[in-house]
Amino acid sequence: MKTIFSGIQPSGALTIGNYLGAITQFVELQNDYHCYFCIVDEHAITVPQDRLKLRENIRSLAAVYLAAGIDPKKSTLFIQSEVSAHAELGWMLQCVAHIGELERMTQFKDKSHGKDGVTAGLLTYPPLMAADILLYGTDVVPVGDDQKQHIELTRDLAQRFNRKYNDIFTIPEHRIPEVGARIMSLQNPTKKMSKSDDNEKASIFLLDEPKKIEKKIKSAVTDSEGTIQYDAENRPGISNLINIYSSFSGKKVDEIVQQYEGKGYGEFKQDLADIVVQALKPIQERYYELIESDTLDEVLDEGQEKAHQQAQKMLRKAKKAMGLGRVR
Ligand code: ATP
Ligand code: LTN
Repeated sequence: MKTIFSGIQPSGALTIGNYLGAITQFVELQNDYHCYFCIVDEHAITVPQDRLKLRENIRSLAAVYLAAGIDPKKSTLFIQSEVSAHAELGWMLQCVAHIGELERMTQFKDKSHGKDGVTAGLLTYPPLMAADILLYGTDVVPVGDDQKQHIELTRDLAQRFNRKYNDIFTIPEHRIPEVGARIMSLQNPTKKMSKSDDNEKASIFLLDEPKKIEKKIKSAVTDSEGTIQYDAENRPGISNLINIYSSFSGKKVDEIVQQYEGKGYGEFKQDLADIVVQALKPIQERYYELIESDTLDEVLDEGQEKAHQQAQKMLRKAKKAMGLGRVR
């Protein structure tokens, strides 16, 4: 069986972008692959985090993974900082990466632009991500569209390491979902929906209450044309809503456009709100059961142990290849 690895940052409550772009793929893939799903808390601290809030977000993300359908019997679910091999290989890969290629990463440019006190970790984020992936001999990395560039860099780093030291790393491929790869902000549909957006109305969170979801969808930015038609370039607002509709209902974009011919935004938005609320209801119910239970710690303990065992094997090979430590 081939191996899958993916990670989500515990940097805030998850949005439907995270759910559609990442988690729904994970749930499907766990039947056919050997899967590792990680809560990448060491990536989250590349930007300022409140200590207590971070811990809460880590726990909450673990519960969301399980509530959304990650099955610990099929997949290994664990916290990055609890498996020290990630930070170790991350450092080694920082010594393989070039500053220039890190500075070219779009995510770095976006998150550092115009900011004071940008951390070195924000720049060296991709070698840590490469370490996450390469430690497990990963073949496929399911991610949203925005992470493609980081996977390409991971491939470059793995190839460079293999050439320079020893051929130990599998070269991974990315996997982008056909629908839901890029859910946009409800307030600025040219920007991706993000869990750390300052404007609360821009994102629908997985744990938002029905009334709130309805309100956010009703106030989503569209245009003055008033028709339900798909044109991502010229009509990004309504196209984004059609995408969300399609992802949650399983209906094709064309089908939706046909269904709403001659109808207006009001009716479309009300139906969309109902669909989203219904789809999130069972996830929310399971979440609130899990967050109170001991199951969460049991799953994370087991995940830590399994991931640690596997990661150590690759870390040992990488240290040997680079000549670190002693011959043993
Ligand atoms: P942040 O805003 O804190 O940078 P984020 O919301 O972009 O976070 P990540 O933790 O960086 O979320 O991403 C987790 C996964 O969700 C990744 O695979 C990413 O590609 C995917 N993802 C994030 N936002 C979207 C989106 N708007 N549409 C589709 N997929 C997304
Ligand atoms: N950079 C990713 C999170 C992430 C990740 C990973 C994704 C960290 N390590 C390994 C896939 C594989 C993000 O910001 N979404």
